[in-house]
Amino acid sequence: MTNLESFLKERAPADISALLLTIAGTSFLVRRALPFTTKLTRGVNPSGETQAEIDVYANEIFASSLIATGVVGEVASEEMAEPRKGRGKIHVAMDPLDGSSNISTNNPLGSIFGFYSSALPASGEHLVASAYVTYGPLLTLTYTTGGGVHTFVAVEGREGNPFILMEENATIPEKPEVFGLGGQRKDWIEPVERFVSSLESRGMKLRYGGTFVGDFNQVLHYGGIFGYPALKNKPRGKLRTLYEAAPMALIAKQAGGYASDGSRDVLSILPDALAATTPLYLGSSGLVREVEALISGH
Ligand code: FDP
Repeated sequence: MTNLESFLKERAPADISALLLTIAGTSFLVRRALPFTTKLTRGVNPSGETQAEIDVYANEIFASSLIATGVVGEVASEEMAEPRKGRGKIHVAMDPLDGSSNISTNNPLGSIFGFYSSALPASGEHLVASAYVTYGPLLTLTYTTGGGVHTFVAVEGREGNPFILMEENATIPEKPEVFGLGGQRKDWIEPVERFVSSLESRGMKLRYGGTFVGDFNQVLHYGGIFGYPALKNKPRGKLRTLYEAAPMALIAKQAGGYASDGSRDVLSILPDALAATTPLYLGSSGLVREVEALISGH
């Protein structure tokens, strides 16, 4: 069985390896804390969302463990107004706990990390690696450093290096099977509504769980499209470019897919603020290009 440490040794730079191993180790602690930290706090994050105890805990433990590696220049987080500074060169943007509305219902949760080579906010063209964790039936770490997408699964009780290789070089299947779009149908911009009607008539299955990480993970394995679209009253969508959209766009691209905001590659967007949002359509290249053409009219 190949473990994460030995796999990274041959394939990833030392600084990124240190960060991925730290995230893997810390995700265990987040997973263990989950049953005891399900309540809401009185605080709100910079996007105005009420924070849950586990949001605050995951933010603190990931931020401090990443800074402690010594290779991080700053950690910016969906849960903090200001980045936390370190002395290294990698700029980390994270959503420490993705899918907070799933906490109380015991549905899947995730964590998302983008590793940028320049100060934040930066466009996804400066991403050198990205990763996501799933807290579902399995605790997994999926990452790319630009050489394909690889997933490791935590084996409880295994001493030393509990994350073992589950899937190497994941690719989004050619034939798309599932789709999931956030927001309410009545609020979708018209081209998105038309696109989804067309997916339904093709027999594709609706799969929407309310966690970006979990919903993307289905698209990665079944093929299809996930989106949080431009809404009539919220043209910039809901998902944050720096913390969520761009890191996952890199993973989609490395798995043979594509991510668009409706008119351009999500990786090319330079957010005008740390918490700036973007409409997002990502998954199988053909489908994403199709919705992009409908929205941008070419
Ligand atoms: P949540 O607000 O629960 O944290 O990150 C934002 C996010 O979850 C995504 O994980 C998810 O895809 C989306 O928002 C869900 O939004 P809706 O509740 O509007 O469906």
